[in-house]
Amino acid sequence: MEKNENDLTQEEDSQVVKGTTRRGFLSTMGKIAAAAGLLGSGAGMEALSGCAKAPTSTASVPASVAKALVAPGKWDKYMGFWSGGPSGEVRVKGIPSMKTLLRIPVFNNDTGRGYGLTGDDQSEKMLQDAGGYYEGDTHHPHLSYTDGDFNGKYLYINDKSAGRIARIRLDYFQTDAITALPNVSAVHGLATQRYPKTGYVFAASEFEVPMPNDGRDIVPTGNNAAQTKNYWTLLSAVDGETMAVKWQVMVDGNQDNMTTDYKGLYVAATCYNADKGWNVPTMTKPPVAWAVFVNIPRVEAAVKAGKYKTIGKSSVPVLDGRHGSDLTYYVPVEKDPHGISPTPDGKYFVANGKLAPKVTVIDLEKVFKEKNPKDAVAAVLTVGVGPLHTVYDGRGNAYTTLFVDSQMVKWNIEDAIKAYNGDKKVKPIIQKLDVQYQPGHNAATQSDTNKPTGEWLVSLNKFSKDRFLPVGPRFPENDQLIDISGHKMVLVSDNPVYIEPHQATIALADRIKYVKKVYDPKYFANHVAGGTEGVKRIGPHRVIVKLTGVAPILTPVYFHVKEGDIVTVIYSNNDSVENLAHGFNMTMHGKNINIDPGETKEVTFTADRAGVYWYFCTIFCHALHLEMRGRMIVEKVPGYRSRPIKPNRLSGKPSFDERFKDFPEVGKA
Ligand code: CUK
Ligand code: CUA
Repeated sequence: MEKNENDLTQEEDSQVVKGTTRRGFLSTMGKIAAAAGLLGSGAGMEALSGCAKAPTSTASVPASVAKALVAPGKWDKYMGFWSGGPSGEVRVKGIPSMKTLLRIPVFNNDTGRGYGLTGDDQSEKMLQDAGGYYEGDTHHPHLSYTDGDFNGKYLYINDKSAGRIARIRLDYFQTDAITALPNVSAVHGLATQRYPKTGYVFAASEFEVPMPNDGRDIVPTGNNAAQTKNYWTLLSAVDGETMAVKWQVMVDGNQDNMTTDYKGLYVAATCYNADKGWNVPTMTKPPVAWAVFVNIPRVEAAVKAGKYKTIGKSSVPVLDGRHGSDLTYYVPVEKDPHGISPTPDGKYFVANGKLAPKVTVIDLEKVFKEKNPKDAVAAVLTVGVGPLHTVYDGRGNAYTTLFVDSQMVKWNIEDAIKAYNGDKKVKPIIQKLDVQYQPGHNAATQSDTNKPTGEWLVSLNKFSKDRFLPVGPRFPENDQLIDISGHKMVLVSDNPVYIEPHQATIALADRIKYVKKVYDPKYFANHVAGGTEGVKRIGPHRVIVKLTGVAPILTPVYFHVKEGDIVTVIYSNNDSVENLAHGFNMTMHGKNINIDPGETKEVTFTADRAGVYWYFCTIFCHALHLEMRGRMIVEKVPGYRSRPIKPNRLSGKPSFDERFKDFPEVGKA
């Protein structure tokens, strides 16, 4: 009988950890990639075989595990902000418990929070104004800074899909602004200015497109470089307070991830497509790409001096930062660098080679100074196969994810520089720890600041494979918590997570210091005071309903409208008790919102079918929560073509998913 991949004996299971069975499978994937020329030269293969011998630390670790326990009623020391990949949202977690505290809708539609297309008018309008898309791909969450440390005001997040960036305010933990960037495709990298403050929010567009992308420069496709010759990407700078785009810099190649320094001088983006290729072979051909540094003071001076153009209908200044410009500096990095991040001492940027098994340490004292940008490289260190992202503990050590090797590698920065300069005695690599599996980003406590605490590290793994109960073909992904307070990394916990734990940033909880518990009603111009509720017709087909909720009383408990009326409900939650939210769901009209204490929200829908429709509270607010409901009475209008009732509801027949038509019954396969 053939052996099922999931049926491991205990002995085999321990071999997985040692890297001989399941890990071998993942390494094979890496070898296939290497054979396809994706991992560079023999160095990649060397590191691949090295992986099987890597030490493991998943043995008994009760002390660290106990340290990570957060007892009932106790709070976590750290707050982490996770992007949600194609879920389009942001998540808030407690560290080290790894418990999810909140999900914040950003680019998506969220019926739980009553946000977006089926939610309140304000969030729907915000998404409409930013393009009218109700999905997004969130990659890189970054907090706002003052003097190199988190100031607790905002979190910014990109949407790769529609080229947008959003801001979440960290008093109410709500998305409050979305900016659609002009003339870009696929905003991938996002970075916030760290000094003196945020300041700028930077965004790197990844996909090269004609400028403007309005049908020009479309040459016949084929096997030649001419087709992408006039495609470009832009590095955008947005004002973190006004969320307006201030300027954009056109660069060569494409852009992947980006970061900022601790002096407010530079923003840098990695490039994985130096030749502007259009398929895998042409994108991965150049043996060396780069990190492009943008000199912020020089760009500001050039904007002031009017040395820019605009593109298409956009009025945003665009500066030329392609090779030869004094606004930019291209530091070569093997092979297709991916993540880039500043060391907490402010001295270096570390760029991760992705298709080269190496990290490159760039000396920030030397950028824009060395005539040959090659000379700004302080060290190149071979770390293992598929290095993607690096974080820090503040004690001189770096932690890099190895996607193909499925490992976290701990290395010392100054030792890497010594070894690069010929010191044969130092051993920069301290430890390699197996993670399960294929880590993308990692995040360490306060690592994104000049005050890292070096306590906890999280590996955000794309695969979980055998770590959790099977739940169908779509496995959970896996955030693994690692104790980095000692010399050796120690794996502490596995945490299944919903699509997709893309990147995280972790702050000391006391940095997030403006958190509010109730809204102040005076900030809502449309606040409905108790006693002023009612229905008002403001046009032939336009009705405003003012409504209040004070648990468990909803006022009014009925209102009349006419078929075809466009109805806006303005709902004020006049409970000022903390944690006392109400929901408002208009049955059979596709709208659901929720209203936090002190908050006012609006929701608009068309009353397009005569009848009685109850509206009800969806948040469990009171012992009489179920009784917190009322009626919208829609009067028949002769001649009005009301919304038809779907045939399934008339016939009582179920609706089936056509995909499963020819599948055997469950259990009979
Ligand atoms: S980055 Cu977005 S896909 Cu965050 Cu590692 Cu590669
Ligand atoms: Cu109000 Cu439930």
